[in-house]
Amino acid sequence: MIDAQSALASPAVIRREDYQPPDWLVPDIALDFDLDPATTRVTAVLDVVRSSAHGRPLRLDGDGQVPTKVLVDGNPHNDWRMDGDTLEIDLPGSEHRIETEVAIHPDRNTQLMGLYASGGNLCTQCEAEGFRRITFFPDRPDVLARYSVRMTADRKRFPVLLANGDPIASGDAEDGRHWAEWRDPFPKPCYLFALVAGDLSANRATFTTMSGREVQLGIWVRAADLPKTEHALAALQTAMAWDERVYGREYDLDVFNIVAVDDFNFGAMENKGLNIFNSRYILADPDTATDADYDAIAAVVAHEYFHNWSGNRVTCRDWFQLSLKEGFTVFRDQGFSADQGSAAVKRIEDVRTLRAAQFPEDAGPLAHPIRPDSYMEISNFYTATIYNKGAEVIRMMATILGPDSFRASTDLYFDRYDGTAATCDDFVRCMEFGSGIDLTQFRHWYSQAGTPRVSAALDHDAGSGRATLRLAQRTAPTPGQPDKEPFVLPLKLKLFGGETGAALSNEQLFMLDRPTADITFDGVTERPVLSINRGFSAPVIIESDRSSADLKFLSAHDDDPFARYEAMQQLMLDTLVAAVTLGRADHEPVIDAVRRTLEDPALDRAFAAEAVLLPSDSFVGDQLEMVDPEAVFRAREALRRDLGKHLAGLWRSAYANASQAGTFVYSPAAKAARRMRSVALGYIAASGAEDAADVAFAQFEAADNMTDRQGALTTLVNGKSDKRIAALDIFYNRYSGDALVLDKWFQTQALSMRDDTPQVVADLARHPDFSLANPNRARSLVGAFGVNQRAFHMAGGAGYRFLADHLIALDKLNPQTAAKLLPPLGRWRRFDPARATLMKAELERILATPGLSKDLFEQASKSLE
Ligand code: 0A1
Ligand code: ZN
Repeated sequence: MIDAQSALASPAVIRREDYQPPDWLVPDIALDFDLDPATTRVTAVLDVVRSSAHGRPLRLDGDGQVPTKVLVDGNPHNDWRMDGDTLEIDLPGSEHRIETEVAIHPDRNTQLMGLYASGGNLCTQCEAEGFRRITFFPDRPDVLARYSVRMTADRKRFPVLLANGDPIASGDAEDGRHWAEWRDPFPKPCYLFALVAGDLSANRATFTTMSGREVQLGIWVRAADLPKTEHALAALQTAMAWDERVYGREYDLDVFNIVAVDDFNFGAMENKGLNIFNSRYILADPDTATDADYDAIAAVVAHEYFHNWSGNRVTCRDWFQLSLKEGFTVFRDQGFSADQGSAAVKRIEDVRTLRAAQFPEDAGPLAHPIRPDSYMEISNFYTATIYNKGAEVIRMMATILGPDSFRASTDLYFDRYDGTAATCDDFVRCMEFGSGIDLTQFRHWYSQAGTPRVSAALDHDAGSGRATLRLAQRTAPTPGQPDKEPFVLPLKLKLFGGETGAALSNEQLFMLDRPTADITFDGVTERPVLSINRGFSAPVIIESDRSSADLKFLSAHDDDPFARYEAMQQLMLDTLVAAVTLGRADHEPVIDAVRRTLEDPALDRAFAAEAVLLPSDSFVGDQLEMVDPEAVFRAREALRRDLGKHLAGLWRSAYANASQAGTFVYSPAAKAARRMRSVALGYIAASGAEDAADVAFAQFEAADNMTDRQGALTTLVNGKSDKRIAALDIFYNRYSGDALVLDKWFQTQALSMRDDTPQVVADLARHPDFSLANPNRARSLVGAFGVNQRAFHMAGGAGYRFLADHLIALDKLNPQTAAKLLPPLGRWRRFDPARATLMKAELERILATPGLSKDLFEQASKSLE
């Protein structure tokens, strides 16, 4: 609950070291919902069992309710008390049946946690602690129960009634109502509970599992959206087969349903047998979804499905273990996506996400280990660190173990912990048992925050033919962790001959587990060039003394595509950092390297399109002692302009070649062509070519798919031509009824590099289609603006004020979503004193707001520490 107190008294801190097993277990629960958007009555019958010989009362979590009825063993019971939100009952024996009744109000639930209304339907979100907003229960993931659910609702308004598990029975009730019963045979924590009541239609299919069982699949949406569910349904079937093949995991119920809702705080939720999705990760057709949307849909559908084993069958003991399910499941969905198209491009995208979202988190006031030690509000820990760095940690273990041992170890893990609530350490122990490898020191990845920096210097003595690579690691202090133990860093290395381009060594996996190490290579007869952290084998920052000539060389010759991309990125970064810090830079090496990449006929177009992109403004900013956003913007624009001008002919022909594709198909080759087309268009515009806006506008009008249309719109919205206004109007009118596409309309403008973006964004916040109540819409404007480094940090602090105003307003409706959007303000240490002062003042203003949620309190107070 939000109350006036929480801004005054700091919320309690929950600590990992305080974990105690539950006092009472609940093997079975029967729920009865009398559903209505205004008031829903929930009756819960819990079979409770004392877990050991203790004398403590039964404590059931709630959130803002008081029970309207309590029965113990069938008898009315008055001897209960509320301790804050917790219902406490003294019980004499070791086994009892407890019945409670509460009344809840879905249509007043703007937090979108618990049971809420979205687009006229009713749905639930219980992770992490939403179940207590539905009924009284021990709301912790290590209490696993078998659920029976009965729902009654108006048949007309809510013809479809879904819950976890398998449908058991259904029928008519009085007054135009009907009922349905569902039973889930698999014991689960309450965060995996779900129900949906609504006017929905299903796209149905079946999947036959590896042991020959037939599963009924359904994707439930508004009837009008059914044609947009084909891609998600196909992705689900592909993911189910992939998990059988790659991890030996078979689905376990007779039905698997997915429901899409428009109002959702995160991406999607893996409720047992009944996944609930943000509609942006389900709905797609060529006219409304980009290739990136299609890819994200497949990845999220797979992610939630994979949770059935990594999360549901084996769940988490407590919320400090969140990365046990999330890091592992992200790693699994990354593997799935890599297998669907270009694995190299997928790795590039994943590393880009890590650097954009996780590295800054690890370097800022909200840094935490992938297994945190404490929290005030667990919702604040659904972070890039838990998810994406967590996936990198699993990836490193997979690399160290090798594929066969890794698979044997995951088999062991699933087998040993099936039906239980496990810890990160249980997982690591299985990796050790399955492989015989000692991971004692590796465990620092679970306890220490911060991104390690590895310096690499290569010496070569031509006389003796010996090359020496000197490596050193250090990790800067993070909040609460002044000193770090050395990490275990699996670094893939290779040497190339700087003159001949020949491989001078095989790729080797070197474990850097001390502060420093020297590696020698003999028989090195020519000047060696170092390829290091190939495939991004460790999530670290490499600092090497490689010259631009060496980086240019690697960008053309390295046989690891990721390393090749990385060399180009480093060359670009070095050039941009020199431009910002020295005021000048030689653009020639970058131009030359990009030219070679474009001209190399052997290169996959999808890869080439990614390789020629400059690092983002904010990634360049992250390399600097103190970020000067305008200087970064100018340096990057200047390099873009030079690349555009000097390679004008190549961009034109890349554009023309990529445009030859006929009508829309979603295939790797067609995707690559569309990507190259947008990238080339961007460079044509950056060159200042007179006809750039015409080319973009023509593409915008002729496009038969959203990728080309939005690519053109983005180019126009970043440019000076008035055609952008026409394009924005056409886009708006064409899609005015489609919320997901309108999100793109808001987002594209919020991300614009134009001078007037802060003003445009302020105006858009007053647009009739803007609303903070819908999380997608709030993120598309307020969230996107916060990560637009140039616009957000424009001198004067208007951007900071804008963000703080909207966070304060959003906190009243939806604290979780507000708290997620705060981190850009917490980066004040990285900016000049004038900006830092303005940013801190906004954080202080947020903190001084009466009735602040603990979500926003935790984020803002930690950001000021
Ligand atoms: N477990 C989900 C993420 C998720 C977390 C919290 C939510 O509450 C609003 C919703 C979803 C996943 O990893 O997909
Ligand atoms: Zn997940």
